[in-house]
Amino acid sequence: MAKAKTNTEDYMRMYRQMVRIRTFEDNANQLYLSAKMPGLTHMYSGEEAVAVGICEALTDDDRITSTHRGHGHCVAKGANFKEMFCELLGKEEGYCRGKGGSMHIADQSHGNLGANAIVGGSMGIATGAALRAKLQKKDDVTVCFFGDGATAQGLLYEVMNMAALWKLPVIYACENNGYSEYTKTEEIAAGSITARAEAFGIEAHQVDGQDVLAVNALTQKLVARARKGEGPFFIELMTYRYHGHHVGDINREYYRTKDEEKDWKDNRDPIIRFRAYLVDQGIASEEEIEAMNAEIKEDASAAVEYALAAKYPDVSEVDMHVYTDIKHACA
Ligand SMILES: Cc1ncc(C[n+]2csc(CCOP(=O)(O)OP(=O)(O)O)c2C)c(N)n1
Ligand SMILES: [Mg+2]
Repeated sequence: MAKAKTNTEDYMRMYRQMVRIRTFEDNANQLYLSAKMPGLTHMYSGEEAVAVGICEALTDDDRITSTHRGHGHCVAKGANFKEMFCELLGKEEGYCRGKGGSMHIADQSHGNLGANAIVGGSMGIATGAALRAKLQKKDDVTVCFFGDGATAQGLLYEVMNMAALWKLPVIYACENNGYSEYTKTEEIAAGSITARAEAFGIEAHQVDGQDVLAVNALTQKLVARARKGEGPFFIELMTYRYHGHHVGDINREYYRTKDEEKDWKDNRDPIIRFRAYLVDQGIASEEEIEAMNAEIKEDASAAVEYALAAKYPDVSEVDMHVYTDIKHACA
């Protein structure tokens, strides 16, 4: 695995965050399958090293924008289980008072500007946040997460053009999980994805998205340079989603093989790989890791129980927080 400039504590936090995401998703999947969760959701399992490697290189002042497959981004950027599960279940203590659900979680206190169910929808928001930082002479950086399928959206080329011309502190993070819904990336994306960013003069990198240290090392370097005005940057992260496109996608054997899934899970799983590295390097013992895993499982179960018992927002609130007071928003 690639080495990042971090210490033992940072390594353990990265491991913990990856397990927190996997555990969150296992619980969310169960909630959906047992018909306790309204709406639809898209699992992030398998892609944990991307969100964690990137978000661990950011501070709370740095911003992210997220996608329909966004639970991992939220957790990696500091969200807590209770408010996340409450949001998924439509409860009033959720991050968006239960009105956003799985695909619209925002957590401003940690710089998460929000997920977006519109593919590519957060690209303009991220670039706008970076423009704000530049105009206000702040040194925060914005990371825009999006999928390989979203590279088909024209908006990406409009914002990359502007970001490159104005040298904005934004990092475009393309999570290439090999599929856009039920279609393989190579069937819809001509040429190389990084070359598209390079066409705008943007420095672009491809990295193993299953190697949290490689992702983190690269992001640390790019964030530091973006703070100094050397942005924008583009990263293509090679990764894989373990579940179907969404939780109701039961036909994934029609577009990918069981052998392919098994290969990614057995040989490239980001958590198994990092766990082996931690033990091998003497950073943690198997017992310490098992204890951490068990503690996270308990936290998640307690948060699920809490959310199941929590209140729904009152019907009288149906319009509240849906429209904004424009004067307030611009203050
Ligand atoms: C503008 C728009 N077009 C189509 C859709 C339907 N849709 C939802 S997710 C998705 C595929 C996205 O693929 P990708 O960007 O690779 O993200 P992934 O699901 O693989 O994480 C599509 C086409 C949508 N939500 N928004
Ligand atoms: Mg994809």
